[in-house]
Amino acid sequence: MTSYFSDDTSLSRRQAIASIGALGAAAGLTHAAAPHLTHRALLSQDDLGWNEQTLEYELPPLPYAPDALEPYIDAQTMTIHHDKHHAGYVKGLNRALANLLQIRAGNADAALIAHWTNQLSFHGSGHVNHTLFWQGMAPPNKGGGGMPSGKLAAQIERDFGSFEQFLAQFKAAAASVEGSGWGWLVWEPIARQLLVLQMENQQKLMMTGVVPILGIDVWEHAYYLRYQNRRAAYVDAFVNLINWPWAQRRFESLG
Ligand code: MN3
Repeated sequence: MTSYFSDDTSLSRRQAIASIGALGAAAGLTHAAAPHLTHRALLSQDDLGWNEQTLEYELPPLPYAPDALEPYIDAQTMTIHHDKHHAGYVKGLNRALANLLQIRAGNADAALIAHWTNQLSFHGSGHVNHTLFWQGMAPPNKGGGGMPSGKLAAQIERDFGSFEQFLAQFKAAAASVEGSGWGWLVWEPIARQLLVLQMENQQKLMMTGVVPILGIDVWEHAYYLRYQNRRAAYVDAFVNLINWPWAQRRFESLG
């Protein structure tokens, strides 16, 4: 198995889960077999806080202290963003899953399938997006900022002309999202090229099948306390926090 962008501890755990899953599948236990099917190119179950006992997601902790990204992103913004906003997406995702389960069990109004499906997409994407966002940043003195190297740097040069041209396109795309949303560097696996995409809300405008490599949250809750309406200044500041070594590992794991 590949590493799924996690540390060795969770890899071992996942390998153990995969073994259990294989046994479960042999025994016809379809639900027990499912956990090892985590998207290899996205995030692990541990990254996303999936609890196999409760069948719910749990909010993962920030991978650093709330003030670790100062002065570019302030501690209060980080605390509210993680503890309130990200927590809200996890809660909304679990609620959508639970309600759809109740509908399938015949205990709730099937006319609400559209509503809960919409909620599942919005909150589920919100949970994944924020998990990627935290991991995609690092304190400036601990890996944040600078430039990519290795295969990712080479691919960026091939697909955007240069790192500077990529950065200009990424920043412009992020700064110009209509309303709330995200800017993403993604891998499009058919033509095998990197693309920059905008995302509205937590899921709209994304292209089916691409793998997110690196994203910036441009909802106002991500920057308004320090930057007010100056989204472009926040996007400029984010560049000093990009965890390129992490993005490189993600990219190289795609094979
Ligand atoms: Mn957010």
